[in-house]
Amino acid sequence: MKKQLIITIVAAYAAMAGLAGAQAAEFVKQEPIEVIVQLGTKSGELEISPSELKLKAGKLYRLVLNNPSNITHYLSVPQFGIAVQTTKIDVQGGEVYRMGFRHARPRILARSVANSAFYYGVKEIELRAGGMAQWTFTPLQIGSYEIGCGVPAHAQAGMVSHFLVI
Ligand SMILES: [Cu+2]
Repeated sequence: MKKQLIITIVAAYAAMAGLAGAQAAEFVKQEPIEVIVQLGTKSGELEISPSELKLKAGKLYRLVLNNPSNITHYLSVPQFGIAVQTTKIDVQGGEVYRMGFRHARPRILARSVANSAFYYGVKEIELRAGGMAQWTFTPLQIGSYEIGCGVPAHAQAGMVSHFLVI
């Protein structure tokens, strides 16, 4: 009887693993929807454009981030970063930070380029002057997420955006 239960549990796990594999394949099959997000402007305005972005849960997106200003900005996404499944991040001129478990300070996830892997808990993407990044992810959790520049004074000056996952 006990043995049968174990076999049943193993079968259930196998079925779940198969399902997860099928879902992953679905993500790969989708063509990412590209959205351009700009941090700062050439003339130095402290803003994130667009100031509101609607995203559909379950769709694959690629945010094309750029910073045309001459100072460093950060796309800070502590809540949003754990509400999505990240499949790829490429950064040119910056670094990616993730939430450090049991650490208040973020840890560096990767220098320059991080790709072809699963990342959980992206916290911040640094974009130095003229920097660019591509962040590919699937929103999983419906909600409204405030996105801001990681420089507190910049966020207070209006460098914020809202991402709505519907
Ligand atoms: Cu900034």
